[in-house]
Amino acid sequence: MSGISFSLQGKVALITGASYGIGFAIAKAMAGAGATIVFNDIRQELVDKGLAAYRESGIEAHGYVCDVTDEQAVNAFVAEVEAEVGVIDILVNNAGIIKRIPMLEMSAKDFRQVIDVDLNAPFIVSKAVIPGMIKKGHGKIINICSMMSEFGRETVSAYAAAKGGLKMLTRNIASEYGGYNIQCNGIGPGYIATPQTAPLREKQPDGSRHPFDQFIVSKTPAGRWGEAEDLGGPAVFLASDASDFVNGQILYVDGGIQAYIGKQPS
Ligand code: NAP
Ligand code: GCO
Repeated sequence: MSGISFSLQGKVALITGASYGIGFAIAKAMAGAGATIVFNDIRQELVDKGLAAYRESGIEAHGYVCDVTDEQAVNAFVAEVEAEVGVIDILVNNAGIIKRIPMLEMSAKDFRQVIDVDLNAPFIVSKAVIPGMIKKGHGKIINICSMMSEFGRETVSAYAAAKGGLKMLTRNIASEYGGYNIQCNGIGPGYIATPQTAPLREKQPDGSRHPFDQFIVSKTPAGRWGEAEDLGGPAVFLASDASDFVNGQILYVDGGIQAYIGKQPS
């Protein structure tokens, strides 16, 4: 291919909350494209588990303990990474939580906690990383959005509000810092088989599939749940020079969910 580069050689990539799940798979794909991997998690034991998992995949990742909702801790963490590993070229705001509670039963405290991790934290981490990107003359920010950046459903009011907000934060970072050669895009995964969605896939006591599991498979033209690895290629593309004129977009990686009106009743 003439002149098109998907290589991340020489780039430092920070993926938040990436000791397992989607973050881990994205980090692995980026390492495969040549990037140096930095990740964080809230607890040391998870960082240690993550480091071992990366090592097992032949990747010498740099792991740190940091709660992405704590602005002071994030600023100290980013300064430490810049001193120990290098200035960050690629940021993936991946750390996230969900609380599935009907809105009328949800406390304001729980609602705020979801907004704090899924929306305020990407603001805090991006704010800490952008000055280094401006100095370097380039940067890539990838925000992990969701089907819930577009859709609602029962029990996920806080998560949908946060992920909808994250879509708009993405567009705003692109608007505000595009002139500094910083591209900020989102990836909107469909339904991906990770610990976060495990309760939706649990087998019923009689051994049959969870009704939500069947529902998602029927809503997905691909006819299956996504695997975390399905997000690797799109993440490498959005982190590489190949996407230098792509800014403020959300790339939905959903097996076709958003294109599909749904199965006709039999
Ligand atoms: P996951 O398996 O639950 O992993 C989330 C990671 O984020 C965990 O390592 C978690 O650490 C970490 N984390 C949570 N709060 C944190 C904090 N305050 N500071 C630092 N790290 C924190 O989730 P996943 O399914 O891989 O999802 C990753 C991202 O993709 C999330 O933003 C999620 O909303 C989004 N997403 C997931 C799906 C899906 O179907 N799975 C679809 C669309 C979007 P702990 O283990 O310590 O909590
Ligand atoms: C839910 C799910 C979703 C997914 C994902 C979809 O309860 O509906 O957990 O929100 O995790 O974000 O893209």
